[in-house]
Amino acid sequence: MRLEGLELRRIGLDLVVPFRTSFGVESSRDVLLVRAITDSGDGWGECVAMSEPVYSPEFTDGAELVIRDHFWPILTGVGDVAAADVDHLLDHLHGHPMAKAALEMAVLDAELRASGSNFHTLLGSERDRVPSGVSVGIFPTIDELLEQVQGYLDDGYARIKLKIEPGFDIEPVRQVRELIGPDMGLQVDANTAYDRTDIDHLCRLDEFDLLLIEQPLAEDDLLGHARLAAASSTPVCLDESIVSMRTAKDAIDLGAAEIINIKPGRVGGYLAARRIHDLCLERGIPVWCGGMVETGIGRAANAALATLPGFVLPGDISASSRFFARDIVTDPITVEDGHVAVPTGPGFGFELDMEFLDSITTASSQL
Ligand code: SMG
Ligand code: MG
Repeated sequence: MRLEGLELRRIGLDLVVPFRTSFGVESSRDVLLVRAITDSGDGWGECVAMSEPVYSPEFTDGAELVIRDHFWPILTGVGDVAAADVDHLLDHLHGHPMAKAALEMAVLDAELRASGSNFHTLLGSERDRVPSGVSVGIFPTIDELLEQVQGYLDDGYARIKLKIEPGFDIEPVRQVRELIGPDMGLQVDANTAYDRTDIDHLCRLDEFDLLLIEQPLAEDDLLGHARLAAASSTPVCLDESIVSMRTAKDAIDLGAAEIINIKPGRVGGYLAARRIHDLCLERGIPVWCGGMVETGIGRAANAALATLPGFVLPGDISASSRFFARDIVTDPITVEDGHVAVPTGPGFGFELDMEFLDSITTASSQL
């Protein structure tokens, strides 16, 4: 397939409720979309970088720049390009996994559409729906948190994830556990807000029978996570720390990752995500699919990825309406009976609502 051009498009989407984590508040999403223009048709990818480098070092402006000035000149210079080649071609350029993932996704979407296939089929998995979990932000009061959680219970989600930070952890978790009862899956995510001196404190969460505690310590603190895993009965799950196959292997060998959150953007693409899934399956490490407040493009792809057999825990694949009043796809993800349906259309399975997409486009350039 010949890559003839690239469109870099920025869109702005307001969130229905502000989403607060230990690193800040998001009220709207500034998303970079990549359109691969090929001799066999177009494909789209979504870059999951946020506007500020608060979750990881990447940010939207940086992703756009590195694609335009560093990735594109390489890809245009090689003649025919297959999606499976993209990560090797860009491998000598350090970092920027979210930007690489968006580009690979656009090429893969074009490739799959051109051949009349889709990502779900490429993965070879049989499931046609996956369980849906919801990630709930930090609120000024526990009462407000409980009200939100009750709403998500009413929506039928299969599990609840609570964002925590120092000062908003034990008590909110206790009250949410009381509200949802002992059988509902509950987990927490600290986005690196604690350090090794907090290990005893974090062990106090053990009494709430959590599915896991996600990334409590710094992303480069594998040893600290291993110490917490040894001290705590709650399984330790890594998110930010897992940026490659090597970090995944090391974290497993060190006992720092009892569970892994797989996010394609964080590891450089959907193909790398599948390889890390395969490693975890072989090593007996349960995985689940994380979320980056994606639009219907990324969510469709995540739902397909989560059909792989190692994804044994519900992912952060909530309904489009959990974040957005209107999505950029014609068939946004909904939750029914605690599950989302895996899209069956070509490519990554979404169709864009071009009229709405154009109306929320804030900038666009074509290479
Ligand atoms: O996409 O449903 C979603 C959000 C899931 O909590 C979520 N993501 O660390 O796992 C995580 C966060 C990262 C993004 S927070 C803006
Ligand atoms: Mg996380």
